[in-house]
Amino acid sequence: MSQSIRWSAADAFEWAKSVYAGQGVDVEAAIERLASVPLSLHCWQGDDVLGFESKDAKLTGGIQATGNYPGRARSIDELRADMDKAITLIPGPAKVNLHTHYLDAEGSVPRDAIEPKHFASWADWAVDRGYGLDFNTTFFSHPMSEAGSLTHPDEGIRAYWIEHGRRCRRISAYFGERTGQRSLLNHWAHDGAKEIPIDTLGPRERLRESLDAIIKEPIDPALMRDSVESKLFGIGSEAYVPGSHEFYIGYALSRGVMLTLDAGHFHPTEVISAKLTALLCFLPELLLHVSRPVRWDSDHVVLLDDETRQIMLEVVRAGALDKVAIAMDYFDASINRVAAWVVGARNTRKALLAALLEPADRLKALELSGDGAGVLAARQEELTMPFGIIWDRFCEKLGVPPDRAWMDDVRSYEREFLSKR
Ligand code: RNT
Ligand code: ZN
Repeated sequence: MSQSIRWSAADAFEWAKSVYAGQGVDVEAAIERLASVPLSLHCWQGDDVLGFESKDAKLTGGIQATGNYPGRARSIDELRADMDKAITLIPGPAKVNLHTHYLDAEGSVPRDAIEPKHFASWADWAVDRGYGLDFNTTFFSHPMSEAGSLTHPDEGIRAYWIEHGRRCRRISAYFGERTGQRSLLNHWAHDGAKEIPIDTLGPRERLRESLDAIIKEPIDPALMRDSVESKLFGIGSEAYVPGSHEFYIGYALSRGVMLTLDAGHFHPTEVISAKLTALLCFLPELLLHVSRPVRWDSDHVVLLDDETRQIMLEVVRAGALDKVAIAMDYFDASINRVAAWVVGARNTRKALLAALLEPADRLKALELSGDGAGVLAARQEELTMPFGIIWDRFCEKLGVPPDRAWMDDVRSYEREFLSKR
């Protein structure tokens, strides 16, 4: 009869730690580093990107939240409660990422009239909970941008959206002030065309001009920073998007703003992990929208898949964790939305932990010595290292349930709250 071995979680952790130490990896240092990296959680997963601007809001701009699983957050209070719930199940410091149509205001406020006061209750909430706040200009889901926003040929329409952008920067700076953490303001404009236009230059020149007008006012970079997000295509803009990757690389480099890379915004076989170090040779800072495209920019829940892992490996191997801000961007309306947040955010953090647990210096030395087989073997064997034990320990250290222990919590939250909506 074989002897039964009884291991406590602490024993298992000590053993796992020694396995990593054997590879030259300091597990405690990795855990500490991971605990210092904020992850920006997108508010729009909770309500299918509809916001609170009007009761009959519709999502436009060539993006789609598919599914109609019950329990969508219908009010600011519900959305905050759902995010609070999700954040208790995601280890590590959280930022909350807002769009302008999540404002808290009596009556309707035109997008070119938004002010910090319309977001004061969000700031109060974030300060109370210790969350940082990120922000986004919101050009989509609005009657004035059906035929484009910053690139629109009509000067009046462009002026409306430029004013919107200027105000967003002040609100973002207000978030920075209130939370004591720098707020990142992401700019994504859905402008584009279904057919290849005759004039592809004009809209790009107008986009450059509009953005220049938006970022003109100097604001303390310790409070807020601008970042610009490119896209290959959207629904209804299949043939042409003025704000392409090439456009925004040029814009970010020449204007000194950040560049946002969304994992779903490129050709299906093109990956953002392959772009990071090339861009980091020239750009001081990047913003990631971690997402999962399935055949198109479908914004599925993030998996612990090869690309998510590769993104984090590239960031860590390059020693660029301080230069790359990590935000989530997906919206799945077909499953419990709180679970969708938690699964995707935990996977993002897990991928980062896996990267921090790689003996990168040792592998770099092997590679340099020409030992390609050694690198290959080590990389493959990394996959079956006792990674889960370290992850569970990280969760427990941060007061968050480990794997297999949080889903029941979401189920009871669903029974108690979501199912009654
Ligand atoms: C759209 C962009 C953008 C949005 C959010 C809602 O393709 O990815 O970032 O998803 O801002
Ligand atoms: Zn995005």
